[in-house]
Amino acid sequence: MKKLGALIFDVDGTLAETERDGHRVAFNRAFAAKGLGWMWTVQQYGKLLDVAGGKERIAYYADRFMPNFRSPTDMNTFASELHALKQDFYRQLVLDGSIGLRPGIRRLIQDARESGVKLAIATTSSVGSVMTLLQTALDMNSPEWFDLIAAGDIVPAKKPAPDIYLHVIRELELNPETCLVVEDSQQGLRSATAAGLKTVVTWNDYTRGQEFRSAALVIDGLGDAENPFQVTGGKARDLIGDATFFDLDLAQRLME
Ligand code: XBP
Ligand code: MG
Repeated sequence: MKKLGALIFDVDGTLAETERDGHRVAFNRAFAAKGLGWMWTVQQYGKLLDVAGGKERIAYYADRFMPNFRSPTDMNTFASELHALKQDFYRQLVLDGSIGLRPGIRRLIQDARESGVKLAIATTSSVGSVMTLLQTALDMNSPEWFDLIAAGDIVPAKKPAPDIYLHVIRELELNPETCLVVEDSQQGLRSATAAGLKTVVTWNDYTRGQEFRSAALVIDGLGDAENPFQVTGGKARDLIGDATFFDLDLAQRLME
């Protein structure tokens, strides 16, 4: 059995439920500030999440759903400027305390630190958003707890391409067989799987029911002693034993 060497976390939907009440609201505020008359509903945003990355999502939406929209500049510049505005609104929402960590995240990260398990982030989101979330919801010093924060445009191809996970493995010189990824979505799972990494999926309202066949374990959240997780799938679910929540012992067992 390989010893668990690193936990690699996705951010949006995994560390925190950032999408519905964070990114989505921030996009809508940016649209309003620019007088665009666009508005992404909770349901519609769920479908738009198939497009990874905020800039890419804006460009896709304009192209697909706003046929009469004429961008004042070229689409890349327009999307980048609108996205920068959206980031300001997003960071403000996080700073206001609107977004908390998902249950069990703080515990798992603390346990990993105490056990010498490396920590890394692999996200499609931009680095500024991630830093603000970590500093506000986890700990002001928490960015330093991670050996690497790989975010946003650091790689050319976003999830579901494997690039961001391959980048983490390469930069930290990790043996992929000793790493475990925590993801919330099919896109993220595809990305990690394509990079050769074992993955635990902690699904949420936006990703519930997606296809997670390549996951080692599929659960509704990390859970904790008082709030047991619900196991809904995973190739390694037989290894759970009597665990009722996800911790480092279970992570280690998944390395078999
Ligand atoms: C989720 C995403 C991101 C966010 C928006 O990424 O698709 O695009 O919705 O973030 P992950 P930005 O789950 O990999 O963290 O606006 O900063 O791109
Ligand atoms: Mg995610």
